[in-house]
Amino acid sequence: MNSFGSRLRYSTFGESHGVAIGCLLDGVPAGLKIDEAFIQSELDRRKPGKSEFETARKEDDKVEILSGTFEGYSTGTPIAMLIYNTNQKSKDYSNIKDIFRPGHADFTYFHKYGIRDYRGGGRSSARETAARVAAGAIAKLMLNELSIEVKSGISEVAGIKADIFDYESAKESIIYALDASKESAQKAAILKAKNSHDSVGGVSRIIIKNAPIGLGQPLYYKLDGVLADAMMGLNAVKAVEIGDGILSASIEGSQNNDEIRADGFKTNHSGGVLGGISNGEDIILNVYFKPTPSIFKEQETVTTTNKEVNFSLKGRHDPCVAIRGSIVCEAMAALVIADMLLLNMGSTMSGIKKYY
Ligand code: FMN
Repeated sequence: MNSFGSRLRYSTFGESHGVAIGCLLDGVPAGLKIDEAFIQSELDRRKPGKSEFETARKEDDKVEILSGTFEGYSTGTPIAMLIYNTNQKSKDYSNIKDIFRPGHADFTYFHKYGIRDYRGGGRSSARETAARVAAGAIAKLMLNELSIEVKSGISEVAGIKADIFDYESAKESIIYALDASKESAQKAAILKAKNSHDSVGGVSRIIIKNAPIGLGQPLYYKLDGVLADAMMGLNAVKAVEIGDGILSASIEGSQNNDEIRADGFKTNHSGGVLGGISNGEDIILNVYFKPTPSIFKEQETVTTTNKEVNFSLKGRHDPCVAIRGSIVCEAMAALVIADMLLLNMGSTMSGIKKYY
């Protein structure tokens, strides 16, 4: 299954070492100004090879819009976007042609489909996430028109946690660090892992500002449920928290409840969602990424014929996938919120009458 969303629905295609990747975004209302420079700038934030904290694979990730726009505006028809792969080095993968990388999707893809696209992991590679960022950029353009903002940053690397969440300083940081006072320790942890041929995990924190009350379609398309689905479906994500998340299970109701005053909620432990519906507060998520599975230390594994082997990987990999992953989380969050906005328009008879 390669599609996501309901009223705003996108599908992606392409493999890591194929000709191109891309997406088809359906449901964008006509008349949205399509700022191509903005879409490209979002892709540039995710693209690999920008620093020593990322994979050395250098991709321009230049996006081409093939359909769905006319004279700079959306036409209400499907928007197709294409990004060519230009920097594949399939030779890097020839030594793992028949070998399953521990922690990667090689093992399960092979056993499920019986075909092994060993070049960069094929469709299982996070190369596909560039297409999500292109679709998410269009969702962001929709949200901008309603003053809804989606921002992200890195709150944790290798267990080194941010104490403050400054989304403006995160924009200036090469690792999108939310807490400038923790940035150098977080960078050092990434480089230490990289230099010892290993990798580290991290946490991305997402904030959605100015979302109206009422987003989310209970019971089976709740806002928190769909956001969690969007994030968990992303490569290497192992947990998602909404608001205080895991902490909520170990505190008392009086500590967890957000008391309500005439001018709004006094606190925001809920992360802006109650009963699967946005409550007008900031929507907050923490997305937990595991360490990159492709590491260069010698490891034990088996071949496609189940022969036990020791191997050392070659190639180019992110030492901490949470960094670039954070930008993809933003895109996914924007797509979910835009979808929920469109769905919510049919929630009440009075709303429908207002439109017609
Ligand atoms: N895994 C690698 O082995 N090497 C990489 O360079 C790499 N880069 C990634 C970049 C991003 C932005 C993201 C989100 C993930 C990346 N991953 C990378 C993670 C793998 O794609 C992922 O762990 C793998 O497909 C197994 O899936 P799972 O971890 O979700 O179970």
